[in-house]
Amino acid sequence: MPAAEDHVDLPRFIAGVEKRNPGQPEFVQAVTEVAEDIFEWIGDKVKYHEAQILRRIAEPDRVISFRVCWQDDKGHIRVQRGWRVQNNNSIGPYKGGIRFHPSVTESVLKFLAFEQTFKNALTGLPMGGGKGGSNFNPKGKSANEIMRFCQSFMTELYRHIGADVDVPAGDIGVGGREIGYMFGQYKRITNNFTGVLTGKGLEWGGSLIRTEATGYGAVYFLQNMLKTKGEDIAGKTAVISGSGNVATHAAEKIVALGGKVLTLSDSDGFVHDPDGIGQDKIDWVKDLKNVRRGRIADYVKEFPGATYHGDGARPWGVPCDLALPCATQNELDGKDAETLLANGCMAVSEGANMPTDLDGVHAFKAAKILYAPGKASNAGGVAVSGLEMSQNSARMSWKEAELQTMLQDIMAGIHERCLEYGRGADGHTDYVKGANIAGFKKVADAMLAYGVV
Ligand code: NDP
Ligand code: 2IT
Repeated sequence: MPAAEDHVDLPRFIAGVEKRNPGQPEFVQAVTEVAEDIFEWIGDKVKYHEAQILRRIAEPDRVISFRVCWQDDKGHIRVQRGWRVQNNNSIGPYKGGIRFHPSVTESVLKFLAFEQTFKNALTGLPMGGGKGGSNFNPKGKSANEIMRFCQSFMTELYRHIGADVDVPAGDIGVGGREIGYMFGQYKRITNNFTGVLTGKGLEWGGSLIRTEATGYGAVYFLQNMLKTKGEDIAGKTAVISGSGNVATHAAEKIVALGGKVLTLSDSDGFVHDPDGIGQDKIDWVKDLKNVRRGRIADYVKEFPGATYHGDGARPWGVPCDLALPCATQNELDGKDAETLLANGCMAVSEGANMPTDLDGVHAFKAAKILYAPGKASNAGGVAVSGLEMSQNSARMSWKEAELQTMLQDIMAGIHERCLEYGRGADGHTDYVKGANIAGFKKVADAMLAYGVV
């Protein structure tokens, strides 16, 4: 075995990650956040650093990149780039969403696939980590253009995925409609009706509550955290960013549990509704986003009691008890974190992946508030995806009540694992540390069993 001196220190490890991944800041950021906790924990655990486990998890099994050509409604040929990052399949088939957004790069997908590896391990289900997507911008595209793009994307992707190989799902810009077009094309090419994608429609192999699961799960996780302080959601105010799948369902669950939602946003700005964004208003936003495909700015025309803040403004300056970033990565920086803390925010549950930058993470950790990283709190979506895979394999479907209970149990289980590895001597739980270590340990132990592969 190698000598102990091969176990580099944290700064040298990060420097190596930076050197090997030039121009990939999101990936370096995600690895740094995990490495900060793992290095401390494995300090006295020779087997993990001798086997270079973190170094290996931080090197994707493979990154597949491909050209996606499609024809727009005017007959013009358009060329996009597509990727699938298969990060790690030590505990199950690669699993993770597909993102269509102009900001998608290899760095973004590598960070997401890396995070997904830990998140999926935390669920307790047998799923490895992967992520895919394209720099395709779905905004303003017709349904036919979306279909042609999805078909072209799948025409390359199909050869890399499979029900026991790699099972993609939705993410930003990819919902039920896009999954339908991609599943249809997969089935057409392969003649196989298998659970190769999750987030499918209920008529063709989808699972109940998959649509709601990420947002609901983030609120269940929040509930679990608040319970450790003898608190609950009823009567509390919540600031939420985003207005897509995760944000609207997080809002719905906050409202159902007696909380008051003050904000929603999109990439252009946010709306602040001091009267609260209740279920009827959430339904209106869902229709705006999923059917009319409009912008959150339209909200104030329908509900004049609210104000709109444009120019890409973010909602973190609105005083609140609870914050749920549910839009995208790095949407909450160190300054935003300080503002939330100064305004008395007591808990943050991330619905998005890595929405808080490293300064923000450090600020929340130092303030010792209840702070859940996305890999723990937004795992409800992929967990129900895992349940969709089980139902597909067994060729059956479970009832809604059963699935609701399973989702709640899984979120409670993730919370327990965070406590186990994140609770300090002073009784405070560092959920980032807990999630990182618990996720790492499961994958690492599987990797040790396989030897050097
Ligand atoms: P949607 O496409 O349904 O919604 C995305 C929302 O975020 C929209 O309101 C969008 O606004 C906003 N947004 C996207 N990009 C940016 C940006 N660069 N700056 C500001 N706002 C932005 O996606 P989801 O709700 O599914 O995903 C939201 C987050 O949750 C992502 O981080 C995703 O990875 C994560 N997540 C999703 C899961 C799922 O099951 N869907 C599971 C776990 C995590 P606009 O319309 O202007 O683009
Ligand atoms: O980030 C995520 O966990 C997702 N986009 C969901 C992945 C999935 O496979 O359901």
